[in-house]
Amino acid sequence: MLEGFVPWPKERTKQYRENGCWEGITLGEMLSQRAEQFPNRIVISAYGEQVTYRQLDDKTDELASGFQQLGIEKEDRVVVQLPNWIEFIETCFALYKIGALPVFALPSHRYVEISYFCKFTEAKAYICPKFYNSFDYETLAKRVKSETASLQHIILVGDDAEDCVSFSALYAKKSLQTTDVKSSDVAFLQLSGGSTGLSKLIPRTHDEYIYTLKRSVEICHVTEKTRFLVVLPIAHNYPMSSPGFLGIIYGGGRIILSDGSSPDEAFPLIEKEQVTMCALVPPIAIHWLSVARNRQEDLSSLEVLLVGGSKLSAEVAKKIAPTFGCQLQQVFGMAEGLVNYTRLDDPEDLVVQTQGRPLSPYDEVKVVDENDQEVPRNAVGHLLTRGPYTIQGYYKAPEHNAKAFTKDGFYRTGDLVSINDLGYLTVEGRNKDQINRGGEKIAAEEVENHLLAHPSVLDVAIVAMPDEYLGEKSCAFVILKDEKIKKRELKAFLRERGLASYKIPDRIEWIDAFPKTHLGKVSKKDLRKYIQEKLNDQKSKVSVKG
Ligand code: AMP
Ligand code: DBH
Repeated sequence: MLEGFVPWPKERTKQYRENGCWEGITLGEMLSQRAEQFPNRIVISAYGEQVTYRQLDDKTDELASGFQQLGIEKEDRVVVQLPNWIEFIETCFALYKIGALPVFALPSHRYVEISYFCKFTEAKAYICPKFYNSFDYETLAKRVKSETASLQHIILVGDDAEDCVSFSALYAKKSLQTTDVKSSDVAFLQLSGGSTGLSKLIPRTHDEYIYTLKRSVEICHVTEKTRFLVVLPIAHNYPMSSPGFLGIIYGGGRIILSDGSSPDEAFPLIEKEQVTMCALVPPIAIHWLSVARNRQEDLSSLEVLLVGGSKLSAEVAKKIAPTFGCQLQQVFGMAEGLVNYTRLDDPEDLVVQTQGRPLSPYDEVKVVDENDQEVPRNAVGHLLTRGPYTIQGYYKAPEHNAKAFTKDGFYRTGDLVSINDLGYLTVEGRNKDQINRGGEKIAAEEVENHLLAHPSVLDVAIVAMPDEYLGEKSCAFVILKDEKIKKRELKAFLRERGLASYKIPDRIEWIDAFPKTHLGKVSKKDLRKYIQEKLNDQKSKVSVKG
């Protein structure tokens, strides 16, 4: 078993097998089964290329064999940082087939994140583009490789470069050596948004992940007719599994890939490919709503738009069905496990007002107060959960796990929710030290630590501030030592350290001292109130002038 993985207790493992949640197949086997069932059906359509189920299964065998020839073996970790390309999907399955574990980085990650993933997981290989979206990944990769003892290979997609392996040269005609990959094995490491320090890594097994695919396919009505457009970063748990591109493969549908989420990219694809389903975060939904009526494209093939990742306001939710002529499905999920959906036959008020109910009848959800005592129905409290696909612990993080999980194995989600009489959850807030920037999660402490490294900074506290479009943005309150510096110098400092740009504070406020709680801790609640009032003041001044 993978070192650093916390398995489910024996009796629950037995239960989830007996009640049929865990089917006993691996993700690699799932693809091979589909290729047997419908060999000539198209599974991916992207960038002028079409790939059938049979071709995808064959190509991933070849790629898996190429990985083996590089010396990548079962349980080896491979950091994968690729855009929404066909090669991403091929890489996933090739690694699953040999039991090696992709570690899913996002294209926006930079030196800080990538070097941490490579070092912490002792990765053997790192797969990235040479250059993408004006960023030179090759240089980043070489720097990380020179500093990371375990890292043996940089594998570049798209281009060749000295001292790097070319991805396209890996498809080996030599037959794949069979590896004993079990459905109970960890399949990959997903990222959590994190709330303390660096983001935690989430080990997901084949068995439990395939169960989320199966249930998502049923709940989202995925069939062979489904054409699912991926516009969000494909390595994220949401476009991967809720129902995500993997759910589409489970259900025998077709995946369409888009490089980005702008209407200029996505709308022509919806028309051309007759897209029926797409998963969005609220800011993208808001943007699409604002432009839809003035666009020429025919979007009438759309049947379902999923929206999740951060809170969708009821006002925006109401407009989705009438504007796009399709159904809205809200989804509230987490890479740690639990996923909730509104159902496609739910009445409008549930779809608009709530974030849905758990995907599985075996999910256990509890809403508790500060003392872990359950609160009455409809009251707001902390959401705890355990079930057939919610992890029992983060990868190699025993100290953190002791706090993030209860003794009886419930995950403390850090979300404040209420549950109504029908069992539907509404997200009411959060008690984790995190900013949810339109679905992108930022751990305050991680960014605070980087700011503290600046010689002029004495202390810092980062909080969320409201934003009309993203829902939240980040605001850093900074106490300076004597010397004065400019706010843009601080931001440049973070960028130069190689921090992903979505983590750079949107706003910086100088402050002389922090407001404190009764216990003497920094009162982030007061800081949030302060910045909210300041923003309101500024807004009212603008509207008086206007
Ligand atoms: P992560 O643990 O990084 O995968 O992020 C999951 C978190 O995203 C959840 O715990 C929530 O805080 C937030 N989230 C996801 N979906 C929604 C949603 N539909 N509404 C509100 N918050 C959401
Ligand atoms: O935000 C998330 O992490 C998320 C949202 C919706 C998720 O992981 C998911 C669905 O599976």
